[in-house]
Amino acid sequence: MKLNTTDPKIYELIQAELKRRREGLEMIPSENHTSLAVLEALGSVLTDKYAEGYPGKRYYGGNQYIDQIEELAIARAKEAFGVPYANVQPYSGSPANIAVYLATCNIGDKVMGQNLPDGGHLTHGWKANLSAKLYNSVPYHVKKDGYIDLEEVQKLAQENRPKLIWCGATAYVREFPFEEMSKIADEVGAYFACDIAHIAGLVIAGAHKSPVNYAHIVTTTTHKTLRGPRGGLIMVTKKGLEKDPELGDKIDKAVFPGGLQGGPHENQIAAIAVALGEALRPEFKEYGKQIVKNARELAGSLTERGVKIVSNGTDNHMIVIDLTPDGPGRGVFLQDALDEAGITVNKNTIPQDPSSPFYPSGVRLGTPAITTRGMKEEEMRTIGDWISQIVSEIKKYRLPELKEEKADYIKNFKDEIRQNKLIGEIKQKVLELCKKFPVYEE
Ligand code: DSN
Repeated sequence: MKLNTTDPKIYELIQAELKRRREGLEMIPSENHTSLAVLEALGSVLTDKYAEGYPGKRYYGGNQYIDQIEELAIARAKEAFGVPYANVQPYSGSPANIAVYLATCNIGDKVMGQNLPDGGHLTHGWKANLSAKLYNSVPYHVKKDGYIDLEEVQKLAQENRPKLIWCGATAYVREFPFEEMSKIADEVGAYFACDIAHIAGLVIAGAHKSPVNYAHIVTTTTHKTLRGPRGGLIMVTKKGLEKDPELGDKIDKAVFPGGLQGGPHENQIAAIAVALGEALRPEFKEYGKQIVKNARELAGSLTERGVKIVSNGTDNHMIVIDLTPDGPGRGVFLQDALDEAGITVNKNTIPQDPSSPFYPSGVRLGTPAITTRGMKEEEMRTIGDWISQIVSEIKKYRLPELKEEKADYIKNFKDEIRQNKLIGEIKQKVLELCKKFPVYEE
């Protein structure tokens, strides 16, 4: 029986989401459109199988095909990134990162990562996360120009002698200084872990420097620029195995049974193998390079039209718009106005944000998914024009200072933009553009 007859409600909602993705511009930089082949593997019978353990060392019978699938995923991850060891079981990026702590640190050890409001990730030591509750987190920051403050990283590392230093972020538009940070980590004897979740596809494509010669450990999600299903990978480099020959085994044990996971999601692992297979093809290199060309073009188009962006440009797939010229905490207005026009982005903090993570002053957007659709520089200029028109259109809206006034003000704002003529016209143009670049087609 098919889903549309057994559960028409869920079927309809999936169709509605498919239509939304087809008819709008997906510009959240951590999202992408997977291939139908990835979706087929993800929706396969493999979801039914228990396979706790690792290939050849399982706690359940019947894993003869599952073992081959997981071995293929491991082999492709090693080939794609040029590493001697890979674990493909993490459910996603956060459990992958937590497994790295378990493998390298004791509870209470000092760890360093990029501060969350400065673009860092929750699991790199943000106060609300396990990584700061179980470990002693010393965050580093970015400078006003948006680049990581390497002088501060060195000073904090020497003062604190952390066990683990992270390099990686969720909102960082510049090339990561892997080499410089690895020297600092080596000086203090720390493990150096690079979380390349956002840029993994760019690394494979040669569109961003690889961390593999500098890091001991590399983690990533598989669903961003890598264009796979949601999932995570942990890799150990040659340098990592030289520091600790047991590091691969320690990671395996930290993922299972030591960490957050039971049975691996083998349907997800098969889909990761399919995505890695796609990423190993020559056309993926072109794709990764085009993502960066598109982001640079879009950044140029926005700044030419007077939109302020963090660090005045980008080296990767991402742009962060700084809306503070018209007041703090305004990210929500641009996110909602663009949503209304069929352009999906997310509100985000900017470096030294004068507001809060819930009402941040910026918007984060990126080009991985629209590049998957085949869009190039010409479309970026058009999209840049639409976004800048909407930035101007909402200039008058200011976030109230009083907490109790904020929700009503935003509700009223949403009602007004739903009636806005310019936003309605741009929505129509977005739809026409999307029709020229179909997605999820046979
Ligand atoms: N939520 C992810 C992102 O959007 O970047 C990071 O975990």
